[in-house]
Amino acid sequence: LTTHILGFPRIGSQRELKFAVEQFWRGELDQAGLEAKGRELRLRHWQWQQAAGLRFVSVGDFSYYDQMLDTTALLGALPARFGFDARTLSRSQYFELARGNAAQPACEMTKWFDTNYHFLKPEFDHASRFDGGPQWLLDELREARLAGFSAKVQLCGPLTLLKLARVQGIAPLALLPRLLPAYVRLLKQLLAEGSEWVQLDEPILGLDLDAQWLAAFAPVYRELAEAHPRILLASYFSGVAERAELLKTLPVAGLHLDAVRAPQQLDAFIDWPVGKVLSVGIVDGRNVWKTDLDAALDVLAPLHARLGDNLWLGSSSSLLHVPTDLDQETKLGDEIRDGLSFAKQKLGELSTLARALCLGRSVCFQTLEANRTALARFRALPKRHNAEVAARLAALPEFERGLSYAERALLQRERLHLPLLPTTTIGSFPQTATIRAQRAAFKRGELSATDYTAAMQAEIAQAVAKQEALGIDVLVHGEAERSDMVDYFAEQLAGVAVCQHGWVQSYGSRCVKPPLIWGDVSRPTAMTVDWTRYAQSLTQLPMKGMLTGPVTLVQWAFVRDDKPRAEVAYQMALALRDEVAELDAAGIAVIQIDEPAFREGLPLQRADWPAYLDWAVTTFKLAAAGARPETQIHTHMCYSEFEDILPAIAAMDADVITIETSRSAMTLLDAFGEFAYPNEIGPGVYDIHSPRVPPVAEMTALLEKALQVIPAERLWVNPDCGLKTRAWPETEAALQNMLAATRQIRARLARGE
Ligand code: THG
Ligand code: ZN
Repeated sequence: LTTHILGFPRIGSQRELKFAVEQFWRGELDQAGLEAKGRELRLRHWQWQQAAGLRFVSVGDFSYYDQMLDTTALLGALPARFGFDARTLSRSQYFELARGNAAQPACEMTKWFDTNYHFLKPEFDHASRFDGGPQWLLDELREARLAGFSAKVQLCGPLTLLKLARVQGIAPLALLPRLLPAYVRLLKQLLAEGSEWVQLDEPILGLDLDAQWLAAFAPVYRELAEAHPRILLASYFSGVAERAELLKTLPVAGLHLDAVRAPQQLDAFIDWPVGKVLSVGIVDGRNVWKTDLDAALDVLAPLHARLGDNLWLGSSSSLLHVPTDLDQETKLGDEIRDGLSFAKQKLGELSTLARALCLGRSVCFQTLEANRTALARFRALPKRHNAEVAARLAALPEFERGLSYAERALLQRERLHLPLLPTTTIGSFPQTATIRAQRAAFKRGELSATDYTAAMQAEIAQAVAKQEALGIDVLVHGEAERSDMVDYFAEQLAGVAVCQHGWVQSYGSRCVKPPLIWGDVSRPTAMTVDWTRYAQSLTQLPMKGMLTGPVTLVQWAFVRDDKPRAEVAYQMALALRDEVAELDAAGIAVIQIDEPAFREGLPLQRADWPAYLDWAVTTFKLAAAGARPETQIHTHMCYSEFEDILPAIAAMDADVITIETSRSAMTLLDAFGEFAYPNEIGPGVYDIHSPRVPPVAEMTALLEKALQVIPAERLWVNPDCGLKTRAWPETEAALQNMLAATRQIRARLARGE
């Protein structure tokens, strides 16, 4: 029985690739050194796949930055604005495409479906040509073949590539006559080089697609199937049952289904043509929990009886989205490890499933028994179930704030005495090398808790002094004590664990370490109150309490799969509500509950939006309603594209929302204006993602534009996101200009012009 995965994480269990790439950028590692590290990682990961007994190793999942950029390069369709020749593209040029250079901004980065991975958007236009590019993929295939591995090559399919690209001046599908020959050429080369199978990823199959896009599949795949006889068309992240009839008649040799996200879709494929491969993604590529092997075998057995060797077993999606190796997590308690499986461990699960199906469960009795007992222990963990949390969920407290926004605004105005167009920042200030070093020393036990607290308090005092000197109206403490806005809370909440090495690539060399929500969530003690109270004690101005919201804490974690996500978010909301109430009681007059992941949590299919938006909005309100009406609740969201969910954002009923708008030149603001967003709003007036210091005039222009759609009484002035990735000099310079711009507009308004 054939077993395979849809891709393996490339970053390395010790983040070796991250460090090598960053060394290359700093000029501390040459190209040969970088490529040697890449080779070493590929070989290691292929060896793991072979040792686990997989039928194929995965080729084409490696990338030095992003595999979509690699695919675009491979086809020869780089953005013309860089002026690079794809066929002679150097590694440095490749990184310039990813990160920008002096003359050109980087390719646009967007979230890969509903994951926390960001890919680089291909840029096509009427003049795009697909004449071929570097030989990287063929080199990697040769490398795998030479090392003796059977290889399945994976590649983004042409329709998903076009659908996700930014295409200007031509209808995307009109590019097919040029794009297809490039794929045909590539598939023939891969066949000649010994790729037994080619996996073409078409995850857009799980989106709402209009007829035109759906109709493109049959002709496209008819043509590609002629170039390579063994194409596995891969869907993932959602079900494709609605498209079953189309998929059964496509001339491809195999189809992959995500049986973790959409197990019920298997019914629609029960009459899958026996001569073709059906790959069932049964091991979760998006989550870290151990596969329940008995349950998986029950699902697979009838399919195996019908399809025999044409049933393949796979990961549901690429394993890119989970950490590499559980064996490194020596500090996680055994009771939690019982429930876990990272990428390397998932390879073994696939193997066991295949053996049990082919040879009978008795052959792998011991492995199955071990899986059974570990999962039984994990599921029965007393700490996984908290009766107090269950009781609170059963009798949810009020989630309306008592008074309407208009009534609250009056009380808040009396309490806060803010000027017109109040100024603030999103929350974090630069995470300097000193701060990072101190945290590292503290974690290693080389800095005492007292000394660490004193050091962080000094950072906070410095941030407060700088803000007062700048003349900002609502201050923040700067979050020196937080490594990451999710990690910080995860470390303090019960029912949530954090890994030592559980890194997952977020974009390029950047990684995140998603916490594990394995039990009922509760808040043993206050999480932010001491730091915030300290910061407030340093100033007469209002100090914002800073929290990460329930949706984001859930979205950026690995969430237990025995309870609905909504229920976990409700638990999170109740814990945050207590924190809000305690900050309020401590005299904190402004509390911000960030929800940067609110938009990305939106389900892939529109039909599922209302249910998500209902719990997303309600959990936010549940947390916010821990504050009295005279306490001002802020929220912050990144990554725009809010146009179609504005009613839900308004329903959250935050007193103030700050949003990322500066890159889209405030077009988003037009949408907020048109919708007549009812509460206060702070459209970011400058882009913090670049070290560039925006001139005053640029910000006054943006503010004037904002004033056309938002009345001055409800307009705030702020940067468009947190400042933790910036350095102090540019931060102070930019904020100085922001304050100058604000003073100019205030003066104009005072003159009544
Ligand atoms: N936290 C979490 N998820 C996120 C973000 C976040 N997802 C979306 C967005 N922000 C992704 N952006 C980043 C930006 C910077 C880093 C990671 C994701 C980053 N990571 C460090 C690195 O790779 O060196 C490691 C972080 C650490 O030391 O804790 O800089 O903000 N959860
Ligand atoms: Zn942001």
